[in-house]
Amino acid sequence: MRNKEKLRIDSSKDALVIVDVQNDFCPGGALAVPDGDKVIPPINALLKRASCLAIATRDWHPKNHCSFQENGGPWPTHCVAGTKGVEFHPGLDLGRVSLIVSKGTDPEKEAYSGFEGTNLAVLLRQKGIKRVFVSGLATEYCVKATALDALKEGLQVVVLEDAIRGVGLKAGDIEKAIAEMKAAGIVFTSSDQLMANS
Ligand code: VGL
Ligand code: ZN
Repeated sequence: MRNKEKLRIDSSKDALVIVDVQNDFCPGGALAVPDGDKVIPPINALLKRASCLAIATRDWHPKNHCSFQENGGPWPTHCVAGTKGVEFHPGLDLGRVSLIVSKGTDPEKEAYSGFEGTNLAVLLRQKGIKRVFVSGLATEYCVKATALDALKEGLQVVVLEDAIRGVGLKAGDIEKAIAEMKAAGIVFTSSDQLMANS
């Protein structure tokens, strides 16, 4: 069975990647993902019981970023450096997060993937990481882009289906993104299926 696999976490080779769990993507934020904050309890629970490397990405835009509607882009202004909205959600347990990767910092470039314009691939390689567990926001944008790029980097990729939420601008968008990821070879499982013993 490809789905709902029980997987044993190997702290020497596995990393948890937490994508964009920031105020602006949670209820009340500038680009709120429905139930975006619901990813926090499973992520925190995993952080607590697993000792693998934990990395958080964050959308970190300058005020003049090209993705903003006021600059001709598709999105409301969000995750502007220095604002409350760009901060990680206060409920996220950052104590176990040892690396923070900022993306989308170039005003001229959109960067949905945590690998785009960052040193994330190099970091993971240096640390001997072979597999990533991907969680966070939003399923059909930054989670998908990050997961697919991880695959391109030669990593095994497991998306934690209970620890992601999508925007769902159009009906079917989220399901389509999940199908695309599965077709590419990404495994989906629930965070409680991960066994942490090392
Ligand atoms: C994202 C839209 C714009 C995301 C970031 O984190 O999924 N979505 N910027
Ligand atoms: Zn953005």
